[in-house]
Amino acid sequence: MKKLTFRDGDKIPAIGLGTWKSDPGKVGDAVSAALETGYRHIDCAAIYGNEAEIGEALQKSYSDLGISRKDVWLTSKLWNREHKREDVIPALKQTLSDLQTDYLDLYLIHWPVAFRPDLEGFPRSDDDYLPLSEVPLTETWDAMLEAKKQGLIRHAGVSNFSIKKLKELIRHLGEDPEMNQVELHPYLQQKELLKFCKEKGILLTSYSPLGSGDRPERLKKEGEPTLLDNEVILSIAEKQEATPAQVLIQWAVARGTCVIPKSTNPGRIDENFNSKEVDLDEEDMEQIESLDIHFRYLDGTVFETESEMYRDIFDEG
Ligand code: NDP
Ligand code: 1BO
Repeated sequence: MKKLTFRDGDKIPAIGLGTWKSDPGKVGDAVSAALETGYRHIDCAAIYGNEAEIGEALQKSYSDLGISRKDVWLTSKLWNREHKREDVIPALKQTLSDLQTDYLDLYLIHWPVAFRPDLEGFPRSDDDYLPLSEVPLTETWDAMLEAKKQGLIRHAGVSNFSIKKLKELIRHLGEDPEMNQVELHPYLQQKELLKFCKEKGILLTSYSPLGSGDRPERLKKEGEPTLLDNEVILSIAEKQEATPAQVLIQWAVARGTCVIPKSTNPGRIDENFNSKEVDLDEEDMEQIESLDIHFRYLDGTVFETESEMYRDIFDEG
């Protein structure tokens, strides 16, 4: 399995298992199946509501497979309600307790969006948010670095950050983010962000690499393009004797990113992991490059309210 190297030399397996929308009752089996197949990278988040079941499955797999905590890369994410300095480490400690571990390999600020700390559920109006002027991303970032200093996390990073927002943290005193996890697939190739992150020594993880077909309906747009039945992807899959999902996953790896396809189906978990056997050639890469239409499956509008507070969170103007 290809690995990506952090600035300090630590290595993360390029393909990980995504766990958003992996339902309670299913996610534990998915994690166990993935570890049995050979995955050693699991992508989690507190807001996915399934970390306790993942923690149970990890414990069982360690003993069933004769592996230990240090053999598995665990990423999790700080939810939007816990951006205040004093809330970051308690939220992290809850994740550590749920995942039954005393450290994370990587902890990310999930979104550059802050909710009120006492909010239950999803915001409904401006009053449910805190503006970034009140809880600056630099404050949250400082607390992430404090968690790293305390040994609770090995690496600190962000998610859904634009170049502009990354620059705010890079200019800030202390350490720069080590990872940015963003939506990235042939319809949204993120070329500028990829170039910027490479120059700054920040790794990228590609989320929703298969088009996130199981997103809740309220996050979907009418007539949105699908990746898994795109003609170009289908023809490359046929040529490579691979599946469309394997082509999409291997494309992300070939571009030097981590990729975290989600599945709770054992056959597809296996299929996705085995994309490592696919070797895309220059012609395949060129054909896929022509598919970029700058289309986001998660366009951030879910965080928009009547005011300007969280409009254009990707800073695209
Ligand atoms: P994906 O693009 O990974 O797509 C998941 C969907 O594809 C599911 O319906 C799954 O079904 C299906 N699928 C999986 N494998 C195959 C296959 N081989 N052939 C056909 N269909 C397949 O979507 P996600 O949005 O879940 O993204 C992946 C992960 O990225 C998330 O789970 C999460 O960990 C992370 N993420 C992070 C975000 C962030 O804000 N940082 C935002 C979004 C995602 P089935 O399970 O039935 O196989
Ligand atoms: C709002 C969606 C979060 C998925 O990581």
